Amino acid sequence: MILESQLFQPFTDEPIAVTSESGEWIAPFELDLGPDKLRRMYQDMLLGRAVDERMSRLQRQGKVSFVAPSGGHEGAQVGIAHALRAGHDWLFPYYRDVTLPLAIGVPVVEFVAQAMGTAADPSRARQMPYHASSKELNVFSAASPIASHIPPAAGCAISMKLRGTDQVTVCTFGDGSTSEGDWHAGVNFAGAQGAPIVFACQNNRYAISVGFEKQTGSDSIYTKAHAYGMPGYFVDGMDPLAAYYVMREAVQRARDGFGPALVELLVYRYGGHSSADDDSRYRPRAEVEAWRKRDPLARLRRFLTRRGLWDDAAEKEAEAVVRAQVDDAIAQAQAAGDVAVEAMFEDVLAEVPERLVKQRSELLG
Ligand SMILES: Cc1ncc(C[n+]2csc(CCOP(=O)(O)OP(=O)(O)O)c2C)c(N)n1
Repeated sequence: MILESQLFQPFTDEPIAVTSESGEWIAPFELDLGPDKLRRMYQDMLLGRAVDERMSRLQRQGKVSFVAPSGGHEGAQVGIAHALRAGHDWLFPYYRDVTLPLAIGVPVVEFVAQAMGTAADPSRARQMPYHASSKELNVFSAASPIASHIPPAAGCAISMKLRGTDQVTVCTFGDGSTSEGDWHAGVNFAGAQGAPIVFACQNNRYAISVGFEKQTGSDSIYTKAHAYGMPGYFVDGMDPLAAYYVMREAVQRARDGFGPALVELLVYRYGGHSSADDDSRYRPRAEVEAWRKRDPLARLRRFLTRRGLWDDAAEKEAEAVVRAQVDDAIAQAQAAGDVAVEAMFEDVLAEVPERLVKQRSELLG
């Protein structure tokens, strides 16, 4: 099946890039994004990085109990975010998604309050930090057991197909998740049903300390798409515009009824796996530094600068805006105070059983 709008071949040996490291446009088609959209993507990445860095600092200060550093994933995530219709399509994210939920419109205060576990957290501190969600924006709550969200995401997409809506489901995860049984069950079912879903793997080549070579006998993730009857795209995830264009195409073909796709975005996480990890025990510093040189923010900034859409003054201004946004969100999240302890008895059961009613009154004295 060939789509009229098809720009990319699936199953390429080399990762797809549309800009060079120095920010030149290298795709064999015309850029069709306006200045506002291009600048927005860059600003979204600045915000994602700033939020992530501040949450790591708050973790060190004991104000956040856990973080899953996201630095290095921003290009892939901003591409995914801009490819879907925010608030219309469904998103099943994973814990390393920071730029992604923010870029589709999850308010900064909600993300920050979720990480801090204050009363401004819509999930009322019931989730691990870095598990953002938004009912209003169709963002499911991220799941800690890796790949456990793949079958529900496939089910969501099948449901949209049966209902005849044009909503697409996008589901993100890391390379390690693809070794789980749930991953294969969910991707297989989506393939068999022709479900409108895009599986987006942010492959940072590590699952905590387990390197990619120990994770799978394949030399890639995207090739697994063959077995499930869907196209597999291999993308340079440090190239934000490549992530965007490939995701846009995969989302469009799902929306047009051509079924699922698997997109592998090659990225790198600059930080440890989480705030409970010392990555210097398993990753050479030279490797981390080499990837930092391929930074997705710097790449998009060079692209914008070449086109006369960005300069030092714009950078300074954007940084100030982002800093104020994050400061404000943290202040608001803190001001909301702690979640009331009795909240643990609310929202889960339609009819609260007698024993819980009793426990609640015992607790509240
Ligand atoms: C079912 C299950 N097994 C093990 C874990 C512990 N665990 C948490 S994150 C993780 C690594 C996941 O790696 P990957 O999917 O590549 O994503 P990344 O964290 O690298 O972004 C593991 C093994 C878990 N959360 N769930």
